[in-house]
Amino acid sequence: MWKPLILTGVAIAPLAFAQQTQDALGQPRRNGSPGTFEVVGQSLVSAQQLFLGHQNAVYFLDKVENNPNQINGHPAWGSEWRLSDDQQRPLNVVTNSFCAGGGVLGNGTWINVGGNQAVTWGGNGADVQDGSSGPYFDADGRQSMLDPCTDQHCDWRISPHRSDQRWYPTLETLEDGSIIILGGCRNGGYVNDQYQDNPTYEFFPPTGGPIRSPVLARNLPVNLYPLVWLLPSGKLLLQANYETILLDRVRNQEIPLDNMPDAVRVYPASAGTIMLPLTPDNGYTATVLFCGGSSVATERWQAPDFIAIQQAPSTSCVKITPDVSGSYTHDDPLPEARSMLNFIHLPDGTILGLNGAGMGTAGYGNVTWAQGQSYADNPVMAPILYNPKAPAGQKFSRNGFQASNIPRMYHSSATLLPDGSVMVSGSNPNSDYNAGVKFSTEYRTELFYPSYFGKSRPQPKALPTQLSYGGPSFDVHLSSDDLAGNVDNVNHVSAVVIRTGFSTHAMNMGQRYVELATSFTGYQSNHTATLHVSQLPPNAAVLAPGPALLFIVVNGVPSVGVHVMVGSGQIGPQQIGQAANLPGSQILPTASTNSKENRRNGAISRGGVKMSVVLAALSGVVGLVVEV
Ligand SMILES: *[C@@H]1O[C@H](CO)[C@@H](O)[C@H](O)[C@H]1NC(C)=O
Ligand SMILES: *[C@@H]1O[C@H](CO)[C@@H](O)[C@H](O)[C@H]1NC(C)=O
Ligand SMILES: *[C@@H]1O[C@H](CO)[C@@H](O)[C@H](O)[C@H]1NC(C)=O
Ligand SMILES: [Cu+2]
Repeated sequence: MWKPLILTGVAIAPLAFAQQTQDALGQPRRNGSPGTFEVVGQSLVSAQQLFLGHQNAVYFLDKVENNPNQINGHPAWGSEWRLSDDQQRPLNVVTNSFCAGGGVLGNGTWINVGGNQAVTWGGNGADVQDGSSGPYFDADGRQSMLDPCTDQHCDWRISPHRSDQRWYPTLETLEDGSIIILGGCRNGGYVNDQYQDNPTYEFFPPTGGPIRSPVLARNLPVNLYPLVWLLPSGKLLLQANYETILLDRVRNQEIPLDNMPDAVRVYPASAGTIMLPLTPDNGYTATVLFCGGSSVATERWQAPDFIAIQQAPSTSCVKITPDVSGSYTHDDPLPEARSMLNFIHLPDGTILGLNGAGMGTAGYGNVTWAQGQSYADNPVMAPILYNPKAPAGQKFSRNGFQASNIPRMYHSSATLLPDGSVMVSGSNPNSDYNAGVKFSTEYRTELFYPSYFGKSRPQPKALPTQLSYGGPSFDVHLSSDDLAGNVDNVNHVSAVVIRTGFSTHAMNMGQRYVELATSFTGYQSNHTATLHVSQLPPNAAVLAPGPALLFIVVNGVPSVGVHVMVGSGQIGPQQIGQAANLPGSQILPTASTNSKENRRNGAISRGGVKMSVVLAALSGVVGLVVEV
């Protein structure tokens, strides 16, 4: 047992929550075959939007449409999928969530913002907006909320606040657990126009009226679902059409960065986009990757002879490290051109890319050149894997992955699940529920099993239930089985926090991967180890407060992720502690052997009692750690 003993200085009291622990939850329920898809059920509604709201529940949101599944005497357009037994139930979504955005607040409540006005059949406008008229009894989609649950009693409710009208807004959670809501249009459509543009942003909880954003105003008609990430500097990266800026909310300034090379990445060109893992190695510096999309000139989108389905997507991948440089650099191109590519963080630090099409763009319409109503064709059903650590020229691989046989066109979505599989659902480039066309409304829901399926998962003990910004480190215990019987494997262990985000329109809003700093004490005698794990860096902009998953990854094989609350669990300023210094990593040899090696590692072996002295630079605190 480790007993920290404070010798001098002022002790930083351990935060109360640091004492609650949980153990990783065994092995995945499904024995998925690595590199394959498996259909695991039919969703009750089509997954235009989808998110992991709870360790055991995925939430689906559709647009208001004539789904056969009913609730309260009207078609359902929301549902819950319980992961432990695949039980589903329809939810009574109280707004029209059509092309809405979503995100999770610092206190764990999810909001769904924007979307359409109330409609009747075929997406046509309803007489009233308050949800009192049939056939759908849907209300204007401005804002609804959900507190995810496991008891099957939770449901969507109307928010006490209404945001401005925003169809296709982007949401991003901020350092204080509030959410910024950006952009959108008032009435919908394939692209935006000056008569319905809403080039502003606002906050939830509200802090006053909408604030004008010049970059959004300048980038008609492709400023919908702007691509936005909170950066560790506290500024926001915002990308729309060919422009890129840093939004400094404190000074209300937009700082121009270089133009986007090669292609439009925002909807409806819809590139795959993702912030690469934030790690101790890269100093928690954010790099954002953009792959695919479509090279369309600004004036072409609304031209009478513009035929979306004939737009060949781009293979171009670029990245930018906006807190360091305003310039884009090229990365390896995609193996094949793709629009509506969806990037998903896997716990092993690689990024899965799936869904989308090899021809055309997002969107649908009742036009002669559409396939069914789809503005895209040539579904790309083979996933790709991007490895940020691979050398140039080798970033993308296929790793023997098998392709799905289900096209995932416009209105598809995907999310990482706690067991490390990826849930993929949706595809519905149709104005209403449509069964008899090319690219019909899709309910089949698949899991994709990454390469660590089929391997025994580590089951670490004593994981925290809450993570703070800075503050005392914590210890996680790895058994001999967790280390595959070899203590040297502790050299390849990482602790990873993933926010899976809100998936819609090939983006996962809020998705983020943060690796925690670790060191270890391994025991040669019994091949077990204690992993010393830092809290999050002392900066809430690295990972905003709110729920996330914690994984311990051994040699690329993740534990089943556990739910942790990042920050205080409240919306508001977060307590920022000092970053703890971790003890040096060491593998303690079996007591009777190799005492020289032992001493070099800072451990003194004397008659079976080992002592290691650790100088912890915790604001002048010197700690003596005694192991008996
Ligand atoms: C989170 O905060 C929002 C905004 O204040 C509130 O409406 C919601 O009920 C809160 N959720 C919880 C779980 O306290
Ligand atoms: C598509 O347009 C045609 C001709 O305008 C119309 O007859 C048909 O009902 C429309 N279909 C849908 C699904 O809206
Ligand atoms: C493994 O050995 C270390 C050092 O002797 C000891 O502290 C620890 O409790 C042992 N672990 C197990 C699981 O027996
Ligand atoms: Cu849409």
